[in-house]
Amino acid sequence: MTIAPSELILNPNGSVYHLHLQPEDIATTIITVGDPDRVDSVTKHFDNIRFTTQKREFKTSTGTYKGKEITVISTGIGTDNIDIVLNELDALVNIDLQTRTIKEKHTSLDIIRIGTSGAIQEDISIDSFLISRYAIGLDALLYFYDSKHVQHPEIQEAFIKQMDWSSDKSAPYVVSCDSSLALKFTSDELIEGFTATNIGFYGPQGRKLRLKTSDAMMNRKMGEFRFRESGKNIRITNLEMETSGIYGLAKLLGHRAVSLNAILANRATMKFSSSPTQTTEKLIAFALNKIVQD
Ligand code: R1P
Repeated sequence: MTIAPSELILNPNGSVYHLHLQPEDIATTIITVGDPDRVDSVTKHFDNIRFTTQKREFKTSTGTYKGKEITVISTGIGTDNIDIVLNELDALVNIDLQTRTIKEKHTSLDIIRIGTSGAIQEDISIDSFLISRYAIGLDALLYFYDSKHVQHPEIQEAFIKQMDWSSDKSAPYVVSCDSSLALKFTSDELIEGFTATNIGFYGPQGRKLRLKTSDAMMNRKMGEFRFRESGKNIRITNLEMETSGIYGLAKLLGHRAVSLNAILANRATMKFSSSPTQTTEKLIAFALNKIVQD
């Protein structure tokens, strides 16, 4: 079955619509960052860069780090952008763009998010690093896909109940990292966490400037949420805006994904890092070295 031009839009040069990439432009190991300027912060460590392009907030560079080919792409902010990035990256490897048909042989990508985030637990230090084992999406993206089989309904139900989650908001979905890829990043330097992904930076993350939020206790209740798993209580550790979409879509499309977070703020103690750039740079160096380790 061929995919119609309105569904898989290609540019006149044959590149995918938003990312402006051709299949040969990317590697199978992909680092995603939010900020387009962070792409260069990653690739400055590379041995060489063979390709760079930018369209809107999507800047892409491909090169090698210690001999391994890696693509770095900025996603901008939010899971709406993640929908575009993950689908178009997948199309580059799993759809024949000439015949507009799905390839028989599936190619799996390794997707590593290097992002920034705010902790909601007092004991998680600013400038620490966190790997998201689970993500809870409060953004609804995954509900637009046939996705129940990659969700963790038991955690979702406990969350709705304990949070007294209003049905005016979208239903949460819980997804997990790829545990085999996560193993690569095992380190004393990494806190294992449960990340909440939301659709905004202010109200949806409980920030009050001039507007009142609908639930003033949201972050506190989220911090107190517990789910019993294998005899242990798991808790939500941090807030950001992409991880649930990356985990959900990567699972559905057959790719491996992990999300690494530089904790720049602590929302419980209301403090912000005094060295956000250095902390993010340290996480980049950490991630690159783990990626090339056997
Ligand atoms: C908000 O300032 C942005 O920062 C975090 C959030 O997820 C959101 O994208 O991540 P990045 O620094 O990777 O963009």
